[in-house]
Amino acid sequence: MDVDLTRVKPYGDTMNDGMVQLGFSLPVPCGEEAREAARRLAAKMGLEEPQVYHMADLGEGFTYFIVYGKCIHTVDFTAIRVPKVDAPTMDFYEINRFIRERIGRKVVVLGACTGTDAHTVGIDAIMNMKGYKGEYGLERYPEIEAFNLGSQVPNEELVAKALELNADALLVSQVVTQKGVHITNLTELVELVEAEGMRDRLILVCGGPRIDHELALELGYDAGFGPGTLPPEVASFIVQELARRLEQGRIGA
Ligand code: B12
Repeated sequence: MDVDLTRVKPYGDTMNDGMVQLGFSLPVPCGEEAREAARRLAAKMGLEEPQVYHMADLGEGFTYFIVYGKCIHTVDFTAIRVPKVDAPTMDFYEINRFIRERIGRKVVVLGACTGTDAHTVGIDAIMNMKGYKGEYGLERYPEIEAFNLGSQVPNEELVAKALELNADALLVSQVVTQKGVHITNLTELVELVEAEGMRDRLILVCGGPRIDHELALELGYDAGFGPGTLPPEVASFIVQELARRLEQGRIGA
């Protein structure tokens, strides 16, 4: 099939027909005026021939719509570059072997859900002994000493613990993003680490459902992981980054 990747547009029935489906609610009572309002709004969004396929009364003056229409815009797929964590993922056995051969001592990893955030399921998925989606968490790795400090850990406490345990990596989970609290909190941690003079010897990794690698780099982290992350992806990054820093002499063995 001939696809022009410099001008990609949605596909429904036939190539380049632009068909999209949109779902939204409006604070108006369900009826023909509501249907027309949804149609006009979709047209303003740039959809040609918008059609309201489904409309449901949500009660108390709210209506839900599913609208079909033809998108007229295209994107140049060939021009898109998304920063990604640059470390091939190894499996449990390869990671432990890598640590023995390239690092020659146990790797100390500290994790926490910081600030006011109490959503521990994400950091537990990465660290817990029992693992996540069939992959062991870092606590299970014989060559990793993993400490999960749990929820609502103040940044100061995490940094103090990192000093005490001589940690190699900090894993920070941020799930709540209301009013940009994750940005404030993640930034504060980097500042504290820098103030302690630990930035070069500490690998900083953050994660959460609204975090990606690009945001992590912007905030001064070494890597960021989003939804669906598996423990070996994180462990692979940490050990390869640590080996690189050791080899460059940026940190002592
Ligand atoms: C369970 C849950 C709770 C539980 C948490 C229990 C616990 N021990 O964790 C309870 C009931 C306590 C709770 C409370 C609240 N919650 Co809540 N909660 C959820 C819920 C339903 C699921 C989150 C979850 O467990 N996901 C499963 C894990 C596995 O996914 P994950 O976190 O994305 O983790 C993966 C990746 O992101 C990544 N990852 C995550 N962290 C890290 C860290 C590192 C280092 C790395 C490498 C990777 C990584 O790897 C993980 C595995 O792949 C979500 C809605 C949803 N469906 O997502 C709302 C949700 C997160 N909660 C929300 C809110 C608002 C709250 C409250 C403020 C509600 C209130 N008004 O009280 C409170 C806040 C409490 C607090 N102080 O933090 C909002 C957040 C909105 C926002 N954008 O800020 C959500 C999205 C619900 C919503 N739609 O409004 N919540």
